Amino acid sequence: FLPSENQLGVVAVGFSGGQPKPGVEAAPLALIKSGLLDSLRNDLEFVVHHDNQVHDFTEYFPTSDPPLIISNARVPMLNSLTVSNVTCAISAQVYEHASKGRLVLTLGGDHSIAVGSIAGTAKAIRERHDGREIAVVWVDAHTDINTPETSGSGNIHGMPVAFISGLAKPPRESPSVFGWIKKHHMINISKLVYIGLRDVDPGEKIILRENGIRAFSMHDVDKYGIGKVMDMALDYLNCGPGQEGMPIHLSFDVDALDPVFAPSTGTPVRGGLTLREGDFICESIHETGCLVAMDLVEVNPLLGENDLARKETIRSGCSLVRCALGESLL
Ligand code: HAR
Ligand code: MN
Ligand code: MN
Ligand code: MN
Repeated sequence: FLPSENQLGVVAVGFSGGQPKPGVEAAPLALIKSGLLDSLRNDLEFVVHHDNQVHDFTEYFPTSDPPLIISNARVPMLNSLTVSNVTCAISAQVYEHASKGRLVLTLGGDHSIAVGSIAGTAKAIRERHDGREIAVVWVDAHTDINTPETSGSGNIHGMPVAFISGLAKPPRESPSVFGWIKKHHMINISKLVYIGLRDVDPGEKIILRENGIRAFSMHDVDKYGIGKVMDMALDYLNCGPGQEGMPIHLSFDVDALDPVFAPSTGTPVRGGLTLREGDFICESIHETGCLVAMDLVEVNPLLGENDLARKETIRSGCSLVRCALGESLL
């Protein structure tokens, strides 16, 4: 299932509709302008397949997308048809790269886009490798596993894990919302690992508990150290030394990092990973040789105190991607 040597597909998604703060749609261009893809080409020797476009997918926007009222939900679901249509288009682009055996890098955008990137990866790997499932490593301050019923915000960037795992179904009130997600797009919740958690809603904690989901919070990072946490996480996914391995999709929300290292993001939470710990997570996954896809999301170049804050956040994002793609290998 390993991607072909050094062939990288890039999907740049300038989309912010999974949450209310403008600016996150500007991240792909900011990351690319700061030299991310050049360094992947020149220093890491990737052949980069990119259409040189940042997709905002406006062609898929419905003409009107009113808040969707769902029975038993606390608040309406926001931009539901838009996010559904956009993520469907993302899944097709990611699938296109992955089905050719390329490693796929998706640059967001808010974290709702991971519904599309993971769906595309899961489908391509199943097709190429005889029904094989993927593992997901979700690095985030948040679990993003609210269902439309448990969400207190209605923002879909807090729900992608619920939809891509099938824990949340297309709502009865509007079945076309995520109606495009089929079995072959979905992940097995037992193949998911969280790292970096520190802001999890009460309803999400119940979902974690009821489903026995493997999660490493910041408490675990402090208690065991990031080295041991990665040993445990990769062992759980059968990707440790001497184990058979399975294809890994890494979904990295920059807010997993402490706001000192990534201040320019929509929902910063103090007490996060150091940049070095974030880089170590990415390096450890690179080392397994099992990485098939990565998302980098929630960089918001319009937020942060000043220009230095924004530059630091973009630098951190670039560092995470380069570490996942092998820059630290000697
Ligand atoms: N749990 C909250 C919600 O559902 C906040 C989610 C914040 N999300 C992100 N993604 N930044 O990780 O709205
Ligand atoms: Mn593209
Ligand atoms: Mn997230
Ligand atoms: Mn987050």
